[in-house]
Amino acid sequence: MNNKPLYVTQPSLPPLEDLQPYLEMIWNNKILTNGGPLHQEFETRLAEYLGVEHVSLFTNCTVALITALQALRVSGEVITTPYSFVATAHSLLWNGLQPVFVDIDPDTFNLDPERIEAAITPQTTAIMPVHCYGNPCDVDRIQKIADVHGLKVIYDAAHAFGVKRNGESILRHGDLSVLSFHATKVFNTFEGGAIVSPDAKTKRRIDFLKNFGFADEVTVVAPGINGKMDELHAAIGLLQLNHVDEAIRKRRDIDMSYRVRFTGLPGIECLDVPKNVEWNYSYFPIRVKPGYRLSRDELYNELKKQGVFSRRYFFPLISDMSMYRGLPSAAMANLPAATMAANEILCLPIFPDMTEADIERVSHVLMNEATTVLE
Ligand code: T4K
Repeated sequence: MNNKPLYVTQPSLPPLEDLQPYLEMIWNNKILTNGGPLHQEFETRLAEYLGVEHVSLFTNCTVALITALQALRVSGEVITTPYSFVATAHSLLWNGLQPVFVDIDPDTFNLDPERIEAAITPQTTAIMPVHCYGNPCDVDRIQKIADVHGLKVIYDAAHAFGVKRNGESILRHGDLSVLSFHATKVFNTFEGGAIVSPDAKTKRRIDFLKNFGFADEVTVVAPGINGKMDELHAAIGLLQLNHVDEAIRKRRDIDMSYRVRFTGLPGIECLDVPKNVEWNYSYFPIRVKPGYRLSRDELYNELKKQGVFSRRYFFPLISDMSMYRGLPSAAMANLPAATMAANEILCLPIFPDMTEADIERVSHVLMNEATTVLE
């Protein structure tokens, strides 16, 4: 029995020797940060890869989300999802904004467009949806609602690197989209993130904001932050771009392998692969239903006992955390689908270097626990 820990993810890394020329370049020209040549090259190549016009690199997605809200001068209340990583809502609090939680669609795990309008008040100025697990939000309906009510839309696209719908980047929707390049993501620069803007003017404002608000050497146009990606992280990003397609292909194979194994397994449901979508297979969430012998948490603990570290993304709901639970929209009765997802979903390990034996090891625990009930 292999007892080596098997984590929910393991970062992909480019070959170490490929980094050497970039290190020499940085060491020779001594430009370490503040929009150096590698930063510029990475922005250009990333925009090409993603099929978008304007990219602004950041130190991480959280600072990028905070800056995106600043760039659009969002105020008052923002409609968002409780079923996300806590950074989504934290970016609102860091801007003095009030999150208004709206329930999710139980099939896509994304904000339910049906429920958005009822949550709009005179104070609402924006919607911040999340493309959860890289599954595209209903961008058309969300945009329609935003247009009718004059709201901004900022997509938390932390999970949506490379995702396309009908052949077009999902990042082209809304007023801004914000990516994460954290170590645990499909595409990583160790830490990192980016904002995708629709036009050069917005990108310019964002670029000022991530550099303390400097518009030129002596002019500060806003209370900006330091959100700049440095040259070393940009170099990693450039190298990762050479391998990301292969990484996504490997993830797709693992995804398929799991699905084949779990077909017909009572009480275990895999998520539907979204239609007309080039997906990135960033996560492998399963629903653990009452028909399974163990509860979701019992399965989580059983896997852990056997060295498999799955994750309950996203439990607890953001709306259940102490700094949010007092909000009227955080009431459990307002969020039945999100509550159910938080109690049923388990994300199994998925990463490009995962072997057949690793997949078998995870599946074995699930199958074994399922068959015990039949004996
Ligand atoms: N919006 C959404 C929707 C997000 O999901 C996130 C982040 C953000 C915004 C904010 O993005 P950033 O500001 O981080 O760019 C992780 C990540 O820290 C977080 O980035 C991510 N979402 C969230 C879903 O997951 P944890 O607490 O699960 O990380 P951790 O350290 O427990 O890592 C999980 C497993 O991965 C470990 O058990 C082992 C493995 N691992 C991890 C790291 C960091 C490695 O093998 N190597 C590593 O370097 O939060």
